[in-house]
Amino acid sequence: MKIGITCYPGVGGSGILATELGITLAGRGHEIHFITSSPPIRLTMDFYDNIYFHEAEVINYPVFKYPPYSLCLAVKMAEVVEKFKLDILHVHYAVPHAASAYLAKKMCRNCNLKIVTTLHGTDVTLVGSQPGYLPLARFSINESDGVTAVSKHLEEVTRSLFGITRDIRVIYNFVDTTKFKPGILTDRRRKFADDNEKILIHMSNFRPVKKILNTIRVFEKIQREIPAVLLMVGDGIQRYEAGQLVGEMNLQNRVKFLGKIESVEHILPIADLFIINSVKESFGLAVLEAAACGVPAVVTDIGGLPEVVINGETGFVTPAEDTSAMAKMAVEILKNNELYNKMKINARKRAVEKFDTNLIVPEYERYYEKVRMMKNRGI
Ligand code: GMT
Repeated sequence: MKIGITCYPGVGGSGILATELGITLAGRGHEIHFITSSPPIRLTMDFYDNIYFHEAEVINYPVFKYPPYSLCLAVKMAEVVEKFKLDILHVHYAVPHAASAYLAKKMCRNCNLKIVTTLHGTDVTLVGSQPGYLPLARFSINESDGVTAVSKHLEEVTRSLFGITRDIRVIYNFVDTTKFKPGILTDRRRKFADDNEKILIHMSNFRPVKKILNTIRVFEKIQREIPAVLLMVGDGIQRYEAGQLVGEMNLQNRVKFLGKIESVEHILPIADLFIINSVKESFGLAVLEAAACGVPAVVTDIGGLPEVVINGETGFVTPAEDTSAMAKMAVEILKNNELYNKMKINARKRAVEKFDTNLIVPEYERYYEKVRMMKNRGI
């Protein structure tokens, strides 16, 4: 198939997922066209001659207060669809990508395009549900030929927030378990911690929904009970506040901010426990990547996180905003070798058996085939 993929090209989970999907589909023989504002960060094209990148350049003009990204994107989409005769345009993150795709399809002449929209999270829960976006988000979701959501929870939230009754296919996020795998990286581990210390890790874009200050509060409680360090991977708006809290708690030697890391598969295996305190999280791709590396997690009981972490089996799910409850469960895992080893094995096993790339990507292929056979919506 000839498939166009649009996503936000930065370090966010939706962009990472879309990029890995495109690369895997190309490896399976499809022709892939990324149509994005800049090259997606995980896109390495060295080994494929069937991956193309088309930059959706945003054209500005002094009259515009805001450059119209969505419109320029729609024009580029239409151009690529027509020129390369795409079968599917798969857009990730509904706002505004699904609307741009709708416009692109309307603009195309003699094309037999189908649009698939994948909902990732805040495109529904935070952005799409705002009154200023809701009608457009609902319209473009309804007008897509196919719609997928990355968790059961996100599917349900989409239905209740938008009053949508159409079919939404849940296709879980995936991980390459040959790349993300356990490893004994003693030297790398020793760069961050002594042999008697546990390594906790958090990885995100440090946005307010991730509640990274709570992560630091949880860690502060844990390190009172057990020698430990916390690695904070990523960057974002709350980085400064987090640094301040670390200073106030006198944890400068225990909490290390590593910034954005592209190849996180090299750092995750050195961790003993992943920790995330989100108050909104449709899936939690980083939790899955950690699990694939044999790292159990303590997570909040929010969104799709309980679909990724099985409470008591691959980690613990604790009430959101309850830092004491999370710290208690983290200490329980870290102090109990038998429990820890069981969770480590289970986390990896579940990632391999339920979320591996080779299981999930064929689900997308089957879904594309189904959508291709459908009659066009409203055209
Ligand atoms: O929706 C967002 O906040 C952005 C998005 C991203 O680009 O990182 O994250 C969402 O998509 C990821 C990939 O499907 C999920 O793993 C994240 O849970 C989800 N984030 C939220 O729901 C907050």
